[in-house]
Amino acid sequence: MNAAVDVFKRNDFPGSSLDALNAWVAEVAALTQPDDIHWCDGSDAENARLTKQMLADGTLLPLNPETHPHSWLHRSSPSDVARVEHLTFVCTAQQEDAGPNNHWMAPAEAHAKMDALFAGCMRGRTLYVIPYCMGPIDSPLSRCGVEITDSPYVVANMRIMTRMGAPALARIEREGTFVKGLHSTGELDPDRRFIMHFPDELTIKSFGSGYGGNALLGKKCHALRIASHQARSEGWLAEHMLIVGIENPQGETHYIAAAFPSACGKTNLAMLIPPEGYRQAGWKVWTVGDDICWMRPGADGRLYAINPEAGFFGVAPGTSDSSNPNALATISHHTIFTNVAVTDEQEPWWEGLDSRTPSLDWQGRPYDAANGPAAHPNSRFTVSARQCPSYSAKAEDPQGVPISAIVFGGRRASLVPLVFEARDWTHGVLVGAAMGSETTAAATGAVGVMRRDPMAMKPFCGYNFADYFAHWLSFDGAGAKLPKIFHVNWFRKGGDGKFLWPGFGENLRVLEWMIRRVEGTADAVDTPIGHLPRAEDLNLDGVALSDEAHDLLFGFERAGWQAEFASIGEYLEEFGARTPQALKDEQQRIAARLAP
Ligand code: SAT
Ligand code: MN
Repeated sequence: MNAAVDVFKRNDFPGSSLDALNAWVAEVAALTQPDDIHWCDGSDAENARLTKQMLADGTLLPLNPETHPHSWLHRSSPSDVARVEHLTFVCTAQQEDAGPNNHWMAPAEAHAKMDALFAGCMRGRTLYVIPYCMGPIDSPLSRCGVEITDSPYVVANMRIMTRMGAPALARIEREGTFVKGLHSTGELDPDRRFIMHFPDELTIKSFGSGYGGNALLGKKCHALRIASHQARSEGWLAEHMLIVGIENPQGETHYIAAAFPSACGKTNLAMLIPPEGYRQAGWKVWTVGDDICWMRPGADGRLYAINPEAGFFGVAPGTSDSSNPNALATISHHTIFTNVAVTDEQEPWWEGLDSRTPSLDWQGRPYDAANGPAAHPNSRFTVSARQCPSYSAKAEDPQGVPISAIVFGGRRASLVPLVFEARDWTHGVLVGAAMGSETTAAATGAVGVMRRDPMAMKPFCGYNFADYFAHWLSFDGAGAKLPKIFHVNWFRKGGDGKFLWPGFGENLRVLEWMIRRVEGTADAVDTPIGHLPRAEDLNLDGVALSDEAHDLLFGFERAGWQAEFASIGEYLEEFGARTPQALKDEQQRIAARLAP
């Protein structure tokens, strides 16, 4: 059919701000040559039709309708299973503005490269136009975008992960601005795969992958890389953080925003179930978001946060009735599973779920332990946040939630204690900037290698980290009532290589200490790296910790921290003259205090 006909169907708002959108869709259609164009309205009928079509062509496979109603399995191409940081670029006019933390390409060169890949790539396919809103439709903190894709799987996922369809289109028409994301799965050829960002043009071009953050452009590409750039110029923060509300027995709720690298338990922390004693005492946990947090100062000087997403794209392996019962309840229906295994009964299965043996692995082969894990380590579930039993009504509040504490954390087998508190905002920014973590399966590449991952934003900051640190520091102005900043490490290991801290629900004990620090009712010991609790400052009733665990989780190892601070100093030097002096001064102040 003639693509232009459908494009101009939307042109029923002459002179409206949809002109720019219509023009862009027409331009993309002329380049990519789709057989058909479909404007997504986000309706149930549209979703039902697309699902039927994907079940018919094998893009989706049915799961057991009794145990998992309205849930489907998708198997991605085996060479397309995670984000590809080495193929992800930030294209600013000056390379310095992208910084040493990003791969960079000149915008003209990047556009030429991408447009050559996109030329004719949608022949025989349908071009889907997906208007979406990141954040509650009526929130001043929300931002809209439009993704053009040739993947119905992407449409189905974006419908869950964002506020997609007619209401978003109406807001775009009102505002006239939106982030443009162009995506094609191409041939899923890793050699013809690039994820390009043009922050100055609010544009994303992604080719050759159908997976996760590479393809659901509202998520990492828009809500972090492009948004961090916008946030810098507009005075807010776009962060790789979960948002969780902790309600104490008096009925007061403190909201905590916490940054951890991908696949370090953000979803589990966001959906935490309090330990028995806490439950009996009346503690409750409310999930606002599990991955991304946009925050900005309110009139009272506090930081207010929204979750720009509407769903969870969570890591399946390790999710079980004991590690995250809320997640299991959430994904019991209306869920898309990607790259998990299946049992004889057509139920989705992954390592850590239960003791059954699956029948087919994530590639659809009969399960054979010799082939490795049955579910891909980065296999995922996509599900609406509204299905989560602990989903907070406040997550839909256009004003966002006030943040009492910011938490940074990584996977550190050694050195880093369970928790410490930064002395002030500047120290806290250094704690975030110096964050290190062992790599996980969420990105292609070696797993378990320690790297610096400032604020868990290494793969996601859309501009020079030095400027990003300066932006963080800038919030400490007159009238600001900033949250306290903490660092946690759930992943400390003992001499036997086993985790020393039980984690999961027990992490509430650490969050309680933080809240009491915020309220001024908990003690801590001052050390060069910050305020550390003694074991007795935490409620550890019912937790059995070995002497080794006590020493390592609550101890401060001067020699190890001296080496760590030397390494942090070298890391800051990598950003050269742009590194804020205040951050270098802070590093030096602490290094001096650490000196023997
Ligand atoms: O693939 S995603 O980037 O969406 C998930 C993650 O790595 O956090
Ligand atoms: Mn993430």
